[in-house]
Amino acid sequence: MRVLFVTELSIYPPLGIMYLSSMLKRNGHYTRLVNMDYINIKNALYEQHFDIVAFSISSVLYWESLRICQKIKREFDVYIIYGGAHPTVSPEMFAYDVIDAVCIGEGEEALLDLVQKLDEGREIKNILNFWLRINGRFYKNSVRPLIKDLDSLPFPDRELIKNDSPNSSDIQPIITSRGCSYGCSFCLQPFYRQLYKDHNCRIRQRSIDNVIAELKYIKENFQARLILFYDSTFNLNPQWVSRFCDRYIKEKINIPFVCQLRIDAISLENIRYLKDAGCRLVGIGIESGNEYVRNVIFKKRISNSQIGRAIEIMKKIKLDFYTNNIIGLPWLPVEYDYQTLRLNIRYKPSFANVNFPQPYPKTELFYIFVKKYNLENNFFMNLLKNNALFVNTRYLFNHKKKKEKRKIENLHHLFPIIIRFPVLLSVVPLLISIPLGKFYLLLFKLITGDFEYRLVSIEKRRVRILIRRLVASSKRILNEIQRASKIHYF
Ligand code: B12
Ligand code: SF4
Repeated sequence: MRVLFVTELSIYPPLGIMYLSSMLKRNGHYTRLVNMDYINIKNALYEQHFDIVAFSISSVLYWESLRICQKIKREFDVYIIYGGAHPTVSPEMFAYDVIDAVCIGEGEEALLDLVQKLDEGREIKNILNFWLRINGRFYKNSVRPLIKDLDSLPFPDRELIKNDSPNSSDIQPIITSRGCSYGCSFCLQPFYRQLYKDHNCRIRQRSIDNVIAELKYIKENFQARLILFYDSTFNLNPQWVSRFCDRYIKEKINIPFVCQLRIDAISLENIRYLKDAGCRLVGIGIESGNEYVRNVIFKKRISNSQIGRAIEIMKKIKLDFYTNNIIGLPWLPVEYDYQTLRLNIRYKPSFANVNFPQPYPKTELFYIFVKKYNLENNFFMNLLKNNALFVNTRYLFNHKKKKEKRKIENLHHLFPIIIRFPVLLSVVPLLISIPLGKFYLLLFKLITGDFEYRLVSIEKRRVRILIRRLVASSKRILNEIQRASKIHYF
């Protein structure tokens, strides 16, 4: 069969699709990947014959993908499959008559099963992991057990992203584990655990040999200048990390890398190993400077002293780090967010990512929002439909007084600037009450640029970075203006 994969392409390659693609190719099927854009998909479908169009989407891509899907279905006779984070939490989407099948959870075995059976013209209604529409009737199947031995999977298909992606192979992603044992309220991992509770869901870790073999393959075949570990938490198993770093050095992999660490699992020994192996930057989730918000609302289970200890270790070993922060819980006063700002100023990260809370469906945070504001369950779908959550916060902070709303939005835009120039801290209350939102937003975009440019900046290629950052910022601003103009409020 011939499968056309579709997702929003960026410099971060879609590892999930790459795994699915190698599984299909290994079994004799043909695959291609295009950006989630109607014209691209249409051109690909005119250029070559495809039996299946397979969308991989997160929640933010849902409505846009559906709009495109409706056009495609009108014009071409193709079978449409959805998979990824959003279909996993909202498989009800298959009620839309343009979607033929929705995959819940892990996709390698399930997709291959469906594709083989479609190819052979066999019955598909009982395929595990899939909700299907067959001749107007719906079939809902449960999930199959998770793949126990991740080493048994073929390496992700990197050829797939070689030509059709903005990535151009110099940033290569790799994942060493699947799953997480923690229960943060804004994350999907607790839901995945619930979804797979009948299948002894546990963290699955690849062997060091297998990961090293993949890294050697990358080194030999692609000119990677940076490896991105996609593991949500790279140091869930600290002994594995030390042994892995040791091998990374011995096998002379020699490619700088970036990973995300859990603060409470950071140790001097691990950070030393990471640094020696070539780790350039680590991401840590502080989320909030207030322990109540961090641990009671976000369920992070990390204390201020653990943060302090971990950062001291990174400073001692001179390993750069960035922080992930969430500000603006709509029912709390802005003073809580000042604490997050102060914590960042105190520890001086290389940069601070800052986001408004995003209550994705089926996360605990989502239910907190629904309960707090007596919202119906379709509240999130409406947010998505109207792009209201991610483009701006008009809806999220709807119930707030105009003045309060302005303060939190301004604080968000000024956050990275204040961290860079802490002298501004004393005038923050004044700065955030001035109605200069658009100007602050512009500053925010210019200062933060794209994450990639911050990553590149650790390579100290300053002039090139500056030019790329300016181009990227202008593109992003234009895109967002375009997206914002499509918003309809309800
Ligand atoms: C790395 C990562 C990123 C990277 C790269 C993403 C990419 N291009 O793949 C970057 C930094 C770009 C990113 C961005 C975002 N991310 Co992200 N990301 C992740 C992370 C940590 C790992 C993804 C991964 O590669 N996993 C490994 C692969 C093997 O698994 P997988 O991608 O899930 O794919 C499997 C299945 O889902 C399924 N599958 C996937 N697609 C398809 C398609 C078909 C047809 C089928 C049958 C099956 C199938 O089969 C695959 C193989 O088993 C996940 C958390 C996690 N642990 O999964 C969050 C996660 C996916 N991200 C999330 C979010 C929220 C975002 C952002 C919205 C953040 C933001 N505010 O900007 C953006 C959205 C970007 C976009 N345009 O969609 C959420 C999604 C929640 C939701 N309901 O949508 C997650 C789950 C984290 C969380 N909060 O819990 N992300
Ligand atoms: S945010 Fe990180 S630590 Fe928390 S549950 Fe998700 S993956 Fe695990």
